[in-house]
Amino acid sequence: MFQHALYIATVLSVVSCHTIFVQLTAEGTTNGIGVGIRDPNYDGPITDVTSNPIACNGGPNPTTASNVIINVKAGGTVTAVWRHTQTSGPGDVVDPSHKGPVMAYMKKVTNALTDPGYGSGWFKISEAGLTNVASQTWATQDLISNQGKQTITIPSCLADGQYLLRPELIALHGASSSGGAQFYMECAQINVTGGTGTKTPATVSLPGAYKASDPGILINIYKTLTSYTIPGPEVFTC
Ligand SMILES: *[C@@H]1O[C@H](CO)[C@@H](O)[C@H](O)[C@H]1NC(C)=O
Ligand SMILES: [Cu+2]
Repeated sequence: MFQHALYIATVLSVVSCHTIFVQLTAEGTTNGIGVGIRDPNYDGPITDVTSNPIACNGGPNPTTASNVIINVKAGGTVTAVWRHTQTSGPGDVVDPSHKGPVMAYMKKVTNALTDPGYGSGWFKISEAGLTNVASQTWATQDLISNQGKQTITIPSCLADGQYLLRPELIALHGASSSGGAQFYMECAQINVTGGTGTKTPATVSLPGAYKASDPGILINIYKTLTSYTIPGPEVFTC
């Protein structure tokens, strides 16, 4: 009986975690769940930073293609909406134990519907990590407070054209052992217009930009931290 209760408790704690980027708001329109986004059928993490699914998910969580490309204005903001599952409400973003950074990357592509995502061409456009050192508050906690809405500014100096937009959340609750950090990401298919095209971002590869031993990926978050090094490249700015 006791074992049975323990089993149920374990299952429940597994069920309550994980998260998915389910919706993108752009130009005042909140697109439907999974519209323009390659959403997986399962909300579990990617944990192997050297595997292709670190770019646009897939692998253990097969993704469903969308035939929609979402129009986005350079210099404008979009909102990525995170939920525990595709059907969760704003009060169920991700388990509060899932503390860590929240970021966004982009990659210029010829065809946003067919580009697999993994490989070179990625640049980071936003990041937040340990957002309040005094209270040890993480960007994921801010995201939960904001009902899962991640506001992302599309750089004004980008060239027009099709891109993949990759919001990402890293959960560090198990990150004190190698391979224990949980990476959550999905790729949205976007079409940028109104960009000046005056600056070309330096890019990195995914996989490639992260190492399992990076200080922001292999880390014990259960001791008081004085700082946190967000993984990946510097944020591209115009
Ligand atoms: C991107 O936007 C431009 C400007 O509105 C439009 O001409 C083009 O067809 C769009 N491309 C896609 C793939 O939606
Ligand atoms: Cu989880």
